[in-house]
Amino acid sequence: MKCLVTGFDPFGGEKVNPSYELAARLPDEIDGAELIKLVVPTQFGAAVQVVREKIETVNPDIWLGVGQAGGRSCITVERVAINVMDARIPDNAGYQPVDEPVEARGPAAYFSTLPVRRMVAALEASQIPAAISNSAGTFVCNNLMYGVLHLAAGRKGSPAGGFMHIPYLPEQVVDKNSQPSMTLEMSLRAVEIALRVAIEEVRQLGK
Ligand code: PCA
Repeated sequence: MKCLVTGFDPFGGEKVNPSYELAARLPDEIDGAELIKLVVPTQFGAAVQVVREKIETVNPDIWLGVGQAGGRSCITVERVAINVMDARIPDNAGYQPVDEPVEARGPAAYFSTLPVRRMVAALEASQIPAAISNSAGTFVCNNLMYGVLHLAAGRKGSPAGGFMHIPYLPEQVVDKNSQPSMTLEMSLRAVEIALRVAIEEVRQLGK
C-alpha cells in the first residue's frame, strides 16, 4: 500500500506554510503503508499537474492533500471540492482567476473519497480539535482537490483521495491580533491519525 501526501509552498506573503513543514517531517511508513511526500506549488493548474504526474509515477492507493487554512481554529477534513476558481489574492505565479471553472465540462463538485467522518472522529478521540468542512474554499487547495478527484473519477485503479486543511502555526500569528493557530506537532499527529484511518478503510475495501 502506498500513500501520497502533498503539502504546499508558502503563499500570500507568509514565510512558512505548515503543510510544507509537515511534508518534511512525516515518517516514511505508517501501519505498513509507504508514505510518499511531495510539496507542490501554490499555483492554479500547476499544483494539479504536479500531483497528477506523481500519481502516474508512483500509483498510490491513497492521496491526501494538506494545506494551510489561515483563520481556521481546528483541523478541517474537507468533504467536497467545487468547480470554481475565485481567488482573493494572486497565486504564486501571479494568477488571480475570478469565477472561472476548474474544468469547463466538469461536474459542479466532487466528494472526497476518503472516510471524512471517521477521520474526524479519530482526531477527536485523540484530543485534537477537528471538524468536517463543507468548503475547501475557491483558491488553490480546492483547485487541487477538485482536479485530482476529477482525474480519479471513474478511472479504475485511481487512488482514494481527499484533503485536510490545517491552521496557521503559532509563529505565523504572533503579529496577527487574535488569529487561531495549532502547533506543528499537533498538526503532524493529526495527519498521521487521518492517514491511519484512510489506510484501514482502503485495506478493508480490499485494495
Ligand atoms: N492553502 C491554500 C493554498 C495553499 C495552501 O496551503 C488554500 O487553502 O487554498
